[in-house]
Amino acid sequence: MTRRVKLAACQMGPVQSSASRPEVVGRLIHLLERAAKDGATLAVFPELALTTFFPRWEIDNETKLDVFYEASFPNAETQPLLDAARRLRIGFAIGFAEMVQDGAAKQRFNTMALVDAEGQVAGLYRKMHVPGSEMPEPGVTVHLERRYFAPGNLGFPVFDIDGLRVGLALCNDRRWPETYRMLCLNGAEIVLIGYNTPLLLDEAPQLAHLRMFHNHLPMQAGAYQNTVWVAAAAKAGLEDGQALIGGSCIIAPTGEITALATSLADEVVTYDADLGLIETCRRVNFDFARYRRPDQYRRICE
Ligand code: CDV
Repeated sequence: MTRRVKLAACQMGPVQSSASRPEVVGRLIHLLERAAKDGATLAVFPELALTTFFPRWEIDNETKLDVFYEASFPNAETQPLLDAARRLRIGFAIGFAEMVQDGAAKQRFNTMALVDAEGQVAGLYRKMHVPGSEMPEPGVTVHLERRYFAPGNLGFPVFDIDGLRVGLALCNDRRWPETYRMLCLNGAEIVLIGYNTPLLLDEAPQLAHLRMFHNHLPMQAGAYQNTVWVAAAAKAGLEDGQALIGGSCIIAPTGEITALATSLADEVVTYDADLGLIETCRRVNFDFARYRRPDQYRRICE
């Protein structure tokens, strides 16, 4: 019997710093309703979907910084989104800044939660590849994720939800082959990715015309080389003065983009994904169990 799932990539236009959480959650619910109306049962939202992409700023005041973080997920402000998932019978992944109180200390992570169609949190992923720096650097676009987030400490978990094996990744993770390889060795059939990617980088203006190519290239290669479905959602448009790329998409295990957002605003794209394609692509080229040689790779690398 063919196993299928209708996937939705829920792109968001900018989330300005002036937007309140209830306002943003309202937008997310609307996107989820559009996805469900189109028949989707699994959706992905962007990285840091609840706030502006605050690592573009140097923030010294801890009280001002804490405003961007969730001390628990869900909480009173985000619970309506999980209630909507249950009402609409649709699972989703969403990125947010997570704060964990560890005694007197605060641990901070760039996190994605996976919620099932019952509106229950199935698990968390914490971004492994945290880019940028702790302090602004001359000639480089300010990107202070390493000031505000510790690298993830949960590995690359894969969750069983609603009969699917789902892995998660956040923004810069999508550029690294390890992300897809680890998730797929852990059994992922679908990888859900959220991202915030500036259109222009001060350090490499000559690469500006390749921003979208370098967005899709690693995700298409990751999907193809690991025989997995990928759904990726951008936060796009002019957010607090910084232009973010869009290009949210759904990619098949063949490496083909099967659905693509065309705007820089709130937009939902969906695709009816045939999970049988994973096995087909594996038979054609990537029968891991038969052809991979991890014992030999190790000997060569060490
Ligand atoms: N949020 C990100 O991880 N952004 C990175 C870059 C631009 C620092 C990215 O790979 O898109």
